[in-house]
Amino acid sequence: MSIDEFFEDEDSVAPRKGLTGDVAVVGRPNVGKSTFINSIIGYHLTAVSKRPQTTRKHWRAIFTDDKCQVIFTDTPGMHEPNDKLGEAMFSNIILQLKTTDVILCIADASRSHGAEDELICSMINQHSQSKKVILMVNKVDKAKKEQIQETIDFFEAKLGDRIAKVIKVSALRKKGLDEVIETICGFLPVLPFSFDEDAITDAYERDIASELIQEAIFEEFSKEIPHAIVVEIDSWKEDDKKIKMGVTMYIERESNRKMIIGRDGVKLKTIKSKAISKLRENIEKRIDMKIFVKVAADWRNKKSKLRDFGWEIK
Ligand SMILES: Nc1nc2c(ncn2[C@@H]2O[C@H](COP(=O)(O)OP(=O)(O)OP(=O)(O)O)[C@@H](O)[C@H]2O)c(=O)[nH]1
Ligand SMILES: [Mg+2]
Repeated sequence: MSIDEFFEDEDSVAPRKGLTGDVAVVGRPNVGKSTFINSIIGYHLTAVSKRPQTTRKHWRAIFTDDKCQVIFTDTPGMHEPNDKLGEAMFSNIILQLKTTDVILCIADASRSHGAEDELICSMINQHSQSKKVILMVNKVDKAKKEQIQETIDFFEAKLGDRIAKVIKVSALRKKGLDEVIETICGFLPVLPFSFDEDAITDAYERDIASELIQEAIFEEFSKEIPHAIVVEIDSWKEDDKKIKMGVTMYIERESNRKMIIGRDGVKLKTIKSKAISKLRENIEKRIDMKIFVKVAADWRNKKSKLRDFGWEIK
């Protein structure tokens, strides 16, 4: 029986059926997981930066075409946790590995491999024995042939026949993405779709806004500073023409306030204008943004604060 025979009529009221399931996108920090997610749905959903550990929450992105609906979860880069936030992210990646249908393990072919790649392989082996693993060798646009082969050899040595397929990709240049979708679909069952066909995420607009403001913060500050800031959208008023939002940037220490605001508020102004232009990629309305800076002392190590900021903590 061909796959096409499973699909229902277009005017049927029930959700369309097709190949569908969950894909956990995992890998060490900075391999291009979020770039891949954004490329696949053609929407700036999750923050991308040159710096490792940019993604801190789990973003679901939905890809639908005439045959399939794939629900991708972008995960934070896998690394040994060194605070409560790291622990929350770590246990959530494990949960994704346990509950997903397919694992898309992303590797960066342009860099050598080490402890963090080993960690992700051992977590895959430990927590998701029965799942298909696709190895996506990313950044092939800037890797030499030998580096690509070294990457494949490294992961094959750690994951062995857990790897169902190896695909060479440039998430940045959108090369190889069709093959990724086709391969994933080959491993999914035919079921009713869970989301509308035009849905691209289950995230709220204000959550995407806070993610893109966070991306602007990553661009504006170097080293550890962006990791110590968390963005909350406190208010959101919308009419036909404009969105008015109140934003708070929580910092860990009062002593950082001056540097974060900048002389005459110049840093905050830059973050605001960068964030607004990122938001305008997705939103046509005028955006009126007010940013406040508050201290949430040592928030990365406080369970109650992490819960307030939307992390799931046991
Ligand atoms: N040349 C090249 N660069 C890429 C590619 N994919 C991603 N990048 C770059 O790699 C850097 C990291 O990308 P991200 O998508 O933020 O990586 P990530 O795996 O989500 O990182 P974390 O969220 O920190 O775990 C960014 O500077 C991207 O532009 C690619 O295919 N080719
Ligand atoms: Mg990311």
